[in-house]
Amino acid sequence: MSDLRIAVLGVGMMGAFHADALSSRIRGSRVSVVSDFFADKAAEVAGRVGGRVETDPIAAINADDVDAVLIASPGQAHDEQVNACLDRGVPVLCEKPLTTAVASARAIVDREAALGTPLIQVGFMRRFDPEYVALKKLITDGGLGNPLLVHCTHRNPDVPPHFNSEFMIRDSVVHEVDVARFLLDEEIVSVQVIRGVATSAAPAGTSDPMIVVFETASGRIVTDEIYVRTGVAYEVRTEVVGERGSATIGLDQNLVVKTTDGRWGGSITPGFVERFGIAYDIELQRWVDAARTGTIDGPGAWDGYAAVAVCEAGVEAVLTGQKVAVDLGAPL
Ligand code: ISE
Repeated sequence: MSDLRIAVLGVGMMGAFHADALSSRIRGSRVSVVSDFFADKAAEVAGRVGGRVETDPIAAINADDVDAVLIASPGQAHDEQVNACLDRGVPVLCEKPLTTAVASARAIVDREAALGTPLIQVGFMRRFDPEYVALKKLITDGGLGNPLLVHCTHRNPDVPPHFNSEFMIRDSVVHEVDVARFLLDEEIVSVQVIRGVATSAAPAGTSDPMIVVFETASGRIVTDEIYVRTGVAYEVRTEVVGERGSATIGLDQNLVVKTTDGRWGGSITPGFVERFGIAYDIELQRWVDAARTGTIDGPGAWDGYAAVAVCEAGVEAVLTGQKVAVDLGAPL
């Protein structure tokens, strides 16, 4: 079977990382087309991976030399681009968010369902991280008994100034939304946000850190500390507390303990590419393998939609200080 020919839309940090992976580390794929608003970026990445540049992303989706599409463009472009993939019936891996509004995300879910084949995968890479996979298996196998609580810690060393409290929910907390749904296998029904004292590194009006509290359909509680200007390193930890025990992941599996200069210690991953590099590659390989047979293998349109809806409620919770209910509407 010949290689899957992929159009990569958007080659900022994430898109360029994926394009490199698809043209080197991933089996059975090549990047045939690259599209980006910035022509010089597109040309640079296309030159490196051996693809051609197509300025118009919709033309890229419809090109004869494209079998599947990877969307890593800014979130506002996703609605039109994902719908164009559905129009053409090609598999797509869309980085989060699926879209930037609840209604458009739901419309995509319904459209894909009417087509009858899952074509949309959403880039929640943590589901492919070996530690998250092991934690999920531990829960599913009953190793912790009934899971009662999930405690998440999500810290970034720094972020650009536009990361205000609302953006932190949409761009960072969105991962814990998906992790909670993945680990507990149920929907989130409400969100609450507690805003405390902010780090002096945060712009005026931005609450960083915040504590986000989710409640699931069966009444389980998930807490998430989101703190994106720690000045330290990339730290993502998750603890599940069950009736028969607890388990924690994210304790820096890359830890190499050094005993020098009369001290001991190790290193923490500096950013999400280092922490989740393996997860991204596993995600891409599974998606490519599935896309070559015309489908997907990972979180789908519904997962993308649920995340958009929970984050929307989260933003309302930030702005109002209230506990906000999430209503996903009719199940599929
Ligand atoms: C970023 O977009 C990601 O997806 C990272 O995983 C997350 O840690 C970061 O906070 C987001 O901004």
